[in-house]
Amino acid sequence: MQKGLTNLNRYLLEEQRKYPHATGDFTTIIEQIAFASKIISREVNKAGIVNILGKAQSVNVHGEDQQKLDVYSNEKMISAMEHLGKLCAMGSEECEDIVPIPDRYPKGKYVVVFDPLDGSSNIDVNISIGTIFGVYRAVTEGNKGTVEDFLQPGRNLVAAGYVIYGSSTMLVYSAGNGVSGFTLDPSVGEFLLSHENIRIPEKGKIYSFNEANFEKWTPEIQRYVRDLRTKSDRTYTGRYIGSLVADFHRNLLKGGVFAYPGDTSNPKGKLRLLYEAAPLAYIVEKAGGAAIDGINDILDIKPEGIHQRTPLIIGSKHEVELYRKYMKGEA
Ligand code: P6P
Repeated sequence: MQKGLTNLNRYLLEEQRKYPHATGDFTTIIEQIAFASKIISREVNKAGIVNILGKAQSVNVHGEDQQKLDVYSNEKMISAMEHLGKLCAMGSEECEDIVPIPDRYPKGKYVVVFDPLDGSSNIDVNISIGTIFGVYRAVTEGNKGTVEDFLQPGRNLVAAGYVIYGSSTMLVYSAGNGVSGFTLDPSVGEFLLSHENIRIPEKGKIYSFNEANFEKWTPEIQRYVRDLRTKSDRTYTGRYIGSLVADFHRNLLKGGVFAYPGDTSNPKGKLRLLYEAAPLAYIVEKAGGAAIDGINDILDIKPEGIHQRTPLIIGSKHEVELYRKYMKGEA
């Protein structure tokens, strides 16, 4: 497909035509997520000018200070989708409970999960941050979504993606047929196809761990990181931004492994299964990579709660599968 001249809407319609029974519901959802991300991008890019930096005097369900842009982004994602008539509920990392569709709007057969602005602690130091999203078909009867609709393994995702607000704003998504990236041209307000059929290198040369946690890791994790440095057939470099979407996006394009493992004080790690790990695991597998919690594929894990955390090791298949071997005592 022609790069630059293919905008997201055209791409979505041409993808939709490949599925004769497609209703277009899903296309509409992705278009609206793209719309919300343009609004968020505008605010992120002027955050330094307009006084929307700093804390919103509120905290999210995890007791983390909510930055004003967190709150703003969450509101934009919800308002962009709630009226569509395509969803029966939404789940947001910033909301304690599932977000119902107001009675005044028609309901649909999908649920969308999202982290509206991940890495928000980096907002006021101008480091790339991102929105992460996933789309599931509802599994419960009736048109009011229930928690059960969200407690699905990532294997059930029908689409997932992220938007990175960095040197440019890019939307990367997959609906199962490869992974494609669209770069926002702010002069026309369009996401233009820039990265068709993204494939992650089978082996990488980047590892992304927060090594300040080294002493809290289990001996197996410590040995894995040490061996990457000293016993590999290649020279690795460490790259860790502390913004999941930015670390993930770089490794997706260049190859490498990102890990936020559990540790002795927090076996489940920090990242959320539903809003962060599962959507990115869907993307990385569609791009030829892998994502595990150390032992299990992330996409095979059925959440027990909508804010469940999980260790996340994600990226090039070689480095992720090697990690799994270390955890199983096979390497
Ligand atoms: P740490 C940002 O706060 C975030 O949720 C992810 O975007 C990022 O990967 C991780 O936390 C960084 O955590 O403990 O290394 O600062």
